Amino acid sequence: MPFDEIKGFVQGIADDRISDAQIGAFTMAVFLNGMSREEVVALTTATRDSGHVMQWSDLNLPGPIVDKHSTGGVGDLVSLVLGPWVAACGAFVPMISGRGLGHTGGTLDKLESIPGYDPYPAPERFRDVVKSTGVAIIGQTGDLAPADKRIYGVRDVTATVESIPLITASILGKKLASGLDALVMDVKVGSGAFMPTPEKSQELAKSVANVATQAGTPTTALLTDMSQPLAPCAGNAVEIVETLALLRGDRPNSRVMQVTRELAVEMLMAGKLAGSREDALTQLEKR
Ligand code: IUR
Repeated sequence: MPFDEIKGFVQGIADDRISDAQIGAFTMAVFLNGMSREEVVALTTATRDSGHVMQWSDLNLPGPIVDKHSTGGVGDLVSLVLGPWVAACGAFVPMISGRGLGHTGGTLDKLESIPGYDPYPAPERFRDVVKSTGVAIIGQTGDLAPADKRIYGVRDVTATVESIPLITASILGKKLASGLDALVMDVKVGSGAFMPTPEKSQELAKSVANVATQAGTPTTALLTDMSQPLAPCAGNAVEIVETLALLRGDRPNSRVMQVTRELAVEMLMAGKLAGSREDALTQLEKR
């Protein structure tokens, strides 16, 4: 499919000119036949550009804009520790988080167990908090990659969710709309993972890293174990309590901290705040 046709089609989805039936025909065609790498890049950038794409350059932030995305897992509170940790090392982390998918809880579900937490602040407040503290975690607003919302809704009812090209463009269309300099992807492997086999997890990791990088956002991916819950507890409020203990430095050798540390290393290197793994580890241990 020519790239400008993909772009026009996705814009038509965002503008409501394309019907659900047409979206369904498209997603089934991709589900059955796959897409070339270049086509996935075109679908990703068109999805990203179907709504508002955040810009940070006017703030002249003294560090890179970086983020992490995970395919989700049980007891996966990584974002809550990782964001503040890499921000303390000089990165800026504008995290747009989701709710749980299937059996996993999402970062937003966990944060909402804090009374008074506002998942949908005004855009200016979000920018101010990122600028002043280095990290803010909020929910997805309607103007961020609106084409994906419609495409995902149709995939859900046409049994076309499990397609690596469609998953790649969906995840990245949303993530890249937050104007990142670099991204790290955590793809879970194991019995509690969203992807059904290690081979499929690896295929998704490679697809996301390559497509995002080709779309202009250098991205690396880690495969991490999800054959048992990551934190020693699972549940929204209890994971917030556990997060506070981890941020205080308790349990530095726990599984959840090992995964968080490895992702932090990747983020500092991808954001050019560290020149090597050793350099990154030294910076992280000082915080
Ligand atoms: N998360 C997304 O953002 N998109 C997808 O298609 C899946 C998970 I599956």
